[in-house]
Amino acid sequence: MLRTHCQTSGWSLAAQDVFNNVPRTCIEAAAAVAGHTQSLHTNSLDEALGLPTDYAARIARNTQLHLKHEGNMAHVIDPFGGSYLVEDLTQQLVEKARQHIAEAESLGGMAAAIEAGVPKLRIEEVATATQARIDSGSQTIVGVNKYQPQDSGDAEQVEVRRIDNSEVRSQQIARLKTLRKTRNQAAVDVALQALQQAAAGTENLVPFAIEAARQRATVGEMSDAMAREFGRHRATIQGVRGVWKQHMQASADMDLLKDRVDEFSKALGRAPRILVAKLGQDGHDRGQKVIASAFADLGFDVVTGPLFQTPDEVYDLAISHDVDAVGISTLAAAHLSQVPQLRKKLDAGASRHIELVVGGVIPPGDIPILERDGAAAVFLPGTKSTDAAMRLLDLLARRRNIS
Ligand code: B12
Repeated sequence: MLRTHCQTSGWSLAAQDVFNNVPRTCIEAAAAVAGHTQSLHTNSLDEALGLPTDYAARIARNTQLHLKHEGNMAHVIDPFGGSYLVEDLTQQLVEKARQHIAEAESLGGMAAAIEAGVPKLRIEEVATATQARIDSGSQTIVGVNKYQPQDSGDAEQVEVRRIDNSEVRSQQIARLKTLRKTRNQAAVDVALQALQQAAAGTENLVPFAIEAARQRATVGEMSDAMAREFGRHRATIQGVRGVWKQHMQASADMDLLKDRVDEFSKALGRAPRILVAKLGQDGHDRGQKVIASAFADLGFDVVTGPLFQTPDEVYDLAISHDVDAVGISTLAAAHLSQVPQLRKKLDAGASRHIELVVGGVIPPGDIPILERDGAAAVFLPGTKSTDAAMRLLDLLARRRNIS
């Protein structure tokens, strides 16, 4: 029997007016239960602020208890059985999925499609279009782009789970050292060698990986063993251009931004140039990509950095492209250590001031710390790209006396 697990969306949960996240999750969970899921994960109301607190996780768990015990939703197996609407929506989903599968097959299969960067590009296109609809208000997010609370300090009202990542890092390094000292290194080497040999052939790699794990090889060592045969995938960055603008509605903000970018270009002889970069082990690149797409469509000259860079690498990229600003997109809670490092490097090295701004999942309580350590502006989830562009132009213009 095909069993299904469902998780409610993390993307749909906002950093602003966070108690709206409870009904959002409840509606999504009810859809999953009505759709007959056998296993369910409900997200916490603090999803866009950090890892869940116990308080938020309890509400997420209780949402399931409500559906089961008070809504009695688990009593009926298939409440929408026979619904024409649901059948039609399912059919539309099947057709869209088939189009994507056909595209991948026409490129020579999924591995070849990934190599060509196509699945990633399709994801970025829809994410950019969605961002434009949110930016222009044609897609409503309650409490974010419409019906905002009077008091905008709402995010501060909930407790945010805080993790000292330098402490976690040193603990992990210590654990790794102990592991390496106490395991049978000869057995680890044999298992890794066998994994590498299997990767050179056509054998199923899973039993070899399990054996390596039993000998206490790390995930990094197993990956390296396979990478020696396969090499590593390097994603090519293909900017999505024109999609954001196509989905934006004409507005006074758009006109003003166009004038301001033109003004800047006239004064400097070129468009304002920004590097939108990712630091550290944070693999979340959607915010980076949508911001890069929106800024490019607004007339900025945008450089999009690769994933997993060190502050030194971001600095080198910024200098080699002679950018006016670096925008760091950070979602994995390493902002307090990495952003100040980059600011120091920029201050020590660049012959002129390079503006540094930061966006992503940042607990509001960390904003003053980031600002103290050199971030000129901080943009939380839910930021309108037009607002971010306006703010950045303010910062750049201030330094150059451009109106
Ligand atoms: C989608 C998502 C994923 C996707 C990422 C896909 C991808 N290619 O990006 C997947 C499923 C792969 C994923 C994986 C993981 N995730 Co995740 N993920 C999310 C989620 C739900 C949404 C992020 C997103 O795409 N938002 C949409 C974009 C458009 O918004 P955004 O990035 O915030 O950008 C906006 C603003 O922040 C701002 N902005 C952002 N950057 C910049 C830059 C500039 C220059 C400017 C001006 C503005 C700006 O403007 C943008 C437009 O408004 C968040 C929760 C959340 N709601 O934020 C968790 C979240 C970020 N993930 C989290 C975690 C823990 C993980 C995992 C570690 C889980 C795991 N144990 O494996 C892995 C890590 C993978 C890795 N290597 O990093 C945590 C991080 C916790 C923390 N910070 O303390 C979060 C916060 C969820 C949570 N509460 O637990 N994730």
